[in-house]
Amino acid sequence: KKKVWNWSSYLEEEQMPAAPQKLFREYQSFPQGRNGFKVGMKLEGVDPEHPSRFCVLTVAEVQGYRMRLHFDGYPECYDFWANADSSDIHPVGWCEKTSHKLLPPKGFKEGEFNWTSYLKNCKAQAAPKSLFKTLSSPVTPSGFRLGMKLEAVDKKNPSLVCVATITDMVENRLLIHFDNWDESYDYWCETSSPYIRPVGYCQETGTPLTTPPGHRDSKDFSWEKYLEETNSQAAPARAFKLRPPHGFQVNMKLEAVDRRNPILIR
Ligand code: MLY
Repeated sequence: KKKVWNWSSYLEEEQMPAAPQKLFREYQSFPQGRNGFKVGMKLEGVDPEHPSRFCVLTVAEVQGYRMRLHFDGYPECYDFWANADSSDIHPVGWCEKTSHKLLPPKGFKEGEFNWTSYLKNCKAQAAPKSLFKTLSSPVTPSGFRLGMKLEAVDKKNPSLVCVATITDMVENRLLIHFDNWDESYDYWCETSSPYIRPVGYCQETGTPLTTPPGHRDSKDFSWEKYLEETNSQAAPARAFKLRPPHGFQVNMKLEAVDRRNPILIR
């Protein structure tokens, strides 16, 4: 006879408690989590595989506080999940208002796309502005500007600190792009992110700096020359919220969790 699985007998067998309801936030409760987005609503948002691109998206599924977003005109395999309060999603018209390029649905030529007629043709609703997260405090000028250069950790290859440029800014977030690399390595971060450092950080700390591929001076890279050649500015050190020196030294011993084998502490 097939046994039917259920939580209460499982917990009893295992003699383990369920995590108490009160430890969860309201938005974590499923499926009751509050989320005003409805299937079929359209919006604009960042493509997680190419964070520099803003695309035309449709809500394909809602689960509690999360939703599955679909790229209009593209196969479902590119769908992705986002929280309702994600900073990567914006209401219809946001790109135009903020002078960002909007990638139209597949099949549209650039410049041919227009939200008003598109919504009409699809008989679809734009997701209401009130559903999107709004900043609780006004954006304070950070000292970072578009085009400024800095040193940044490549999150896909976290041992590398590389020559990078701020290629976009939205509210208090920066888009980090690696010079002479394709956009798939780009990422969005807060101005206080520990992944970004001012020009000169690597030299000061004796960390190797990964210079742009194809750059002729890879052996003796000089920021001063590079900034001049690329006619760009270094992001000012005061714009970074650098943490105080941590005091760790090479060869110091410590205890750490092995992330591939997280039960062991080595
Ligand atoms: N082994 C990888 C390393 C890519 C590093 C890219 N960073 C610096 C932006 C490769 O060659 O594809």
